[in-house]
Amino acid sequence: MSGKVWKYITEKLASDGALHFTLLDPDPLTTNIDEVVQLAKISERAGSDAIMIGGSTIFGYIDESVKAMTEAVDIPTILFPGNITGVSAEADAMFFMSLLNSTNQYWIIGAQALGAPGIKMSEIETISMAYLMVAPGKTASWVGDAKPFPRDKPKIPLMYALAAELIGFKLIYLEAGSGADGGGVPSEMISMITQFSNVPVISGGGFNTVEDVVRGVEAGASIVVQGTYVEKNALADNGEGLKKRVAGLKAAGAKRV
Ligand code: 1GP
Repeated sequence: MSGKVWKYITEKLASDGALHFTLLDPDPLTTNIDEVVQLAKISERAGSDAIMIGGSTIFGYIDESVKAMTEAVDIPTILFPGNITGVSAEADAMFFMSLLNSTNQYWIIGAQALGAPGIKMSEIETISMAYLMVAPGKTASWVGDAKPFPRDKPKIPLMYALAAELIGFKLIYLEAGSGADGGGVPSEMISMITQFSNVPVISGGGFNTVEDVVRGVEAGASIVVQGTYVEKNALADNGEGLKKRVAGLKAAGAKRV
């Protein structure tokens, strides 16, 4: 499948102004396949535009859960691999990412090189994405040997984002780390990058409330990702809270169309 998910993303961005992605981590230590499948279905019903699948710490093989989620929903499933262990041919696409502000070349190009032959042979659609770590960065920052950007210094990630654009990445991901406090990546950081770069910004890490999500879009993010909020609440309230967050995001996005 070549380019289908990227086409979906760009066309939906043009019509809606902003997209909501749900991040699910099929980690058998904390969840099971039935639960992640259920969460994927609830997220689709709540209006989320895609399911991202991944995590920084991988316990076990992910093929079975990726396959089950992909079969369960009509929205795209997109791998968000934390390492070569997060690769599967069972998703609709994968973010082919480089952690540009890592201090360790393994996370910039080493893992990518190790994964590339199998990924190329599997013919899964890849979407190149510059992964930029913002403080606190949490587990992803620790695992990825990152030097996370200070939250009050937007010019530093701006330089990285412009370099990412010139290299040719299709997306720029501003990541504060799963479960981060602070309501997501600071608005000044998102707006400074989106003011100077045309590459769509996707942002996650601590966006929990309706206000957080709306603020991310108003600052200029094209895609806001929610993981922890969905994992903690969507089963209990059958996606009602998520529905409100997606509605807030879409209302903010509509103002940009
Ligand atoms: C983590 O950005 C994602 O990689 C999502 O973060 O779990 O805090 O929503 P949350």
